[in-house]
Amino acid sequence: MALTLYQYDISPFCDKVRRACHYKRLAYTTVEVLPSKRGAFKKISPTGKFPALADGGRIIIDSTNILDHLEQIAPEPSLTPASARDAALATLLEDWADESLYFFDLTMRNWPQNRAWFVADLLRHESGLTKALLGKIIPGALRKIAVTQGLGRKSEPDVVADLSRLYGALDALLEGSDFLAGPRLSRGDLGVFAMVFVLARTVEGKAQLEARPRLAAWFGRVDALTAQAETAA
Ligand SMILES: N[C@@H](CCC(=O)N[C@@H](CS)C(=O)NCC(=O)O)C(=O)O
Repeated sequence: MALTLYQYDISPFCDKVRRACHYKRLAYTTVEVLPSKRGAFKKISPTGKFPALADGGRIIIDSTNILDHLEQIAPEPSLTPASARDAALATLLEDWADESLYFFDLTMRNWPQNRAWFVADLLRHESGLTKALLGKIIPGALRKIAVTQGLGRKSEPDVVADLSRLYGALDALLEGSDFLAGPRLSRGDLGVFAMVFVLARTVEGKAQLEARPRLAAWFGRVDALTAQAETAA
């Protein structure tokens, strides 16, 4: 079994998949997709989105479908809680992180005080002229997506207040529990972690996490269980 992950290194969805592989001790190789060359990968991901995972002749797109696949090929340790109620919560949390929390990252990382590192990181693998061109285009393109989605129409303080409410809810889920859905690490934790991780690279997301010691402790716990250096060969 040879797993190849087609990825953007900085994408939280790709991070979710990498961490699931580390947790399950699955070896994989990565192919970095350059933003300027993503057309060349149309056959791998017809939606144009990454991660995509190749397993032998099979290609799976979308991080949630990829986690389903990893659960099948490496059932232990499981990322699906044993109780049906906890499993349902894990499913909902993973989807909420992918489809809602992600847009806090997309919106906030494009704020002027956060933009420099993000654009530099995204274009790290690009060469000179392309890097300069894309560096000019990307902030506007991201802004368009954030405005269409809705968060991009709110003021910065209102977005931070929304994030604060949500982090408060996550913190409350950790009352009496080390993990968000059930007694062990689940894909709900992984999905949420991947977004909290990239949000912590914004000034405001970092402050919101640090203001909640219980949430910050959960963050460290999930990181320790899923980081490459700790778990993979
Ligand atoms: N639902 C997808 C979302 C993947 C996604 O949006 N990936 C972004 C990178 S963070 C992407 O490929 N964007 C390129 C595009 O939208 O064209 C998943 O869970 O894998």
